[in-house]
Amino acid sequence: MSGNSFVVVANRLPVDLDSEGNWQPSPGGLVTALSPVLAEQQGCWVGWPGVPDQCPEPFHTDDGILLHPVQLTQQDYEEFYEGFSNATLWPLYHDLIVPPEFHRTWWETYREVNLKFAEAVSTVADQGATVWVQDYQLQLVPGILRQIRPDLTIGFFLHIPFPGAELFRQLPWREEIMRGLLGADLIGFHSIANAENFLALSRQIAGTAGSHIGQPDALEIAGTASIREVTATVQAPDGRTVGVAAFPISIDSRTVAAMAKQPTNLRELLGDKTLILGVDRLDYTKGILQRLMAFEELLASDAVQPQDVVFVQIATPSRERIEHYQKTRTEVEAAVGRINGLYGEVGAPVVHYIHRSIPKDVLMAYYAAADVMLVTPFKDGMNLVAKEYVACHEDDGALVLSEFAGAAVELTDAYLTNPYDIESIKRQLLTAINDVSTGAPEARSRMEHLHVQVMEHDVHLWASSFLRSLEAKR
Ligand code: ADQ
Repeated sequence: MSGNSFVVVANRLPVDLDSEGNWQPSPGGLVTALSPVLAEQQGCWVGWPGVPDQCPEPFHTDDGILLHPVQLTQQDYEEFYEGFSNATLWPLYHDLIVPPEFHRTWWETYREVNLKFAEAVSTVADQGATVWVQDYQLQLVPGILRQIRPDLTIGFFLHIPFPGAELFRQLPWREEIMRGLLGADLIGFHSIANAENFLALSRQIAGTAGSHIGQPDALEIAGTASIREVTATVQAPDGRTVGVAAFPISIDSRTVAAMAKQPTNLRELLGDKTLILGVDRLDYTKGILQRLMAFEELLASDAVQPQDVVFVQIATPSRERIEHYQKTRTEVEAAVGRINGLYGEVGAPVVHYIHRSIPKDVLMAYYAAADVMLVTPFKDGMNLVAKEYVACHEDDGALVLSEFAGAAVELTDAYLTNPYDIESIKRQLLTAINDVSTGAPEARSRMEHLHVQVMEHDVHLWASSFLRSLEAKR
């Protein structure tokens, strides 16, 4: 196959095969961000179709994106996807919210699957093409591609946090991962803090005796990282210079804002109450239980009255066979039941809980209707939900946002909270409820600032900044 001068490779395709063989949108922030970029570039997307042991023929989407499926076996699914990606790397990179598991068999499969993805890219990419590798599941792909296709220009973007050096160094395969990443021409992170973690780690590894990376070509750092600029470089083992920079990801702000203007009857359905909303993949990093507990304590202390508020929590199913995800779901569902049992009335629950994927236009209607958005992750690379909510509100509503979400770096006018401190969530939630229900000018001014920030810094800016910096490395 040829005609592919721009190729994105990600673990998942933007659509998943369901059990009846139909394509459905696949969940998560990476797909939300990259779909408009690929459509704009008419590029090729290499990825897994979401079910093991199936490999449909490549095809074009209605948006003109060429989808090139990669087949994963059941063993790949269990050891590469559920195992090394989501039970080793995910918790390690999210600061050990749960303990990561280290298994040599999972690592072997991670290597094999990265090779599989790299080979698929190699078959579709034109001579001299630009390849953009996405996320923690594919950290070895840049290094493999560098060896088998030295003609390519290779970018890598990490969608989750990059941990501090002390945490990363726990990983038994830390050198291989570093070498894999350094196969890229440009490595992008969401924040300066993440880029600095990577640079600090590079410095440490470069100085380690016996390190393949450090000898004989020591890694060298020049400059400092700053938003949307390649100002730091690392010297890879083969002597190439690799750019390291921060590119805060965003959303298709205009499209989201336009969708939010569609008429909806949600307010009539939910009654004349302050509507509090949470929207997340059901993941232990997102702090869903903690926000429910904060809400429960506000009800228990009479700080808010059950007849005045309603909380809608949309929790998309995610990684459902992994133990810590099952535990989180059980705890969240127990809390929803307990709160409704204590404070709900027949026909008037205080918490509505939706555990399924919903169409984008319905999701936007929820954002538009919500008075207070609660986004309380313990750790999050960026968090697009916070930006989607802000795009839907020009000057009304309030965003309560964890200071440990990457989005907090830009969205400083949110009601910032520490999710580890339940009193902090309660305080900020109550302030936000009071501000929006009394029409406080401060709430209005906060939202105006947030809205401008998100409208002016959209996903197209993110992609074009990254790709411009990557092209400069040619
Ligand atoms: P995620 O952890 O998936 O993304 P997030 O950035 O919030 O988190 O993106 C979630 C996306 O899924 C949003 O676009 C949201 O609209 C959508 N979504 C959630 N629930 C849904 C539902 N029930 N139905 C339909 N759509 C739903 C990872 C990182 C983040 C980073 C992104 C992008 O963990 O930190 O922001 O990648 O880089």
